[in-house]
Amino acid sequence: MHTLPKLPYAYDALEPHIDAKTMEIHHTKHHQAYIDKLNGAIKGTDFEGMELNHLIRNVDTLPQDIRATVRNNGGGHSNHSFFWEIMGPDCGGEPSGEVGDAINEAFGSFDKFKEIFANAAVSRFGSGWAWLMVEDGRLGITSTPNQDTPIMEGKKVILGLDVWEHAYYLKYQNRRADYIAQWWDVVNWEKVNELFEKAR
Ligand code: MN3
Repeated sequence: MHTLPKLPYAYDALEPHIDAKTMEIHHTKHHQAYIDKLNGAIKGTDFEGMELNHLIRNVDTLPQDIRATVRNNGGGHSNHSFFWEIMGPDCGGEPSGEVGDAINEAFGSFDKFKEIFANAAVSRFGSGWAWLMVEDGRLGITSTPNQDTPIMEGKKVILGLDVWEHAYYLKYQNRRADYIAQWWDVVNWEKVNELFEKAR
């Protein structure tokens, strides 16, 4: 049975960029709901004990009657568990380490990378995510609808941004671009670098 991971910091730790109320509802209500629906779908099946990302990498091979539920809610569980980890207090700034070099190499500069990533996030119609991913050892930016993730296509994610309205509406209302601009100040680049080194 899948369970809600503990948030690695307090609900108010990402203030003022992401407010405590949003973090609490996002974690205890939205993330929990994905987990409950995922558990409900796989209970008593062969997939009950399967590791989460293994399950969603193989989502297209699941029985038809649970496929969509696992895609949406297993994806939701994976995406949110990941999202909490790549943010933190006293973070932001410029990426250092190998991922910093790789970003400069792939996109020209950190500013250019931020511009392309933010554009992917702001232009995702409706609900979804923007991603920095590693494919065949190379960095790429993409966005996905709903709770889909590049993991479902066999890629590895090292940074992700939730652009569902529930992630920002209390503080930013319709201003998704403002939320994205503020979010850079909570990105945990040390964690992203660690993920990059593993993913390459
Ligand atoms: Mn969310």
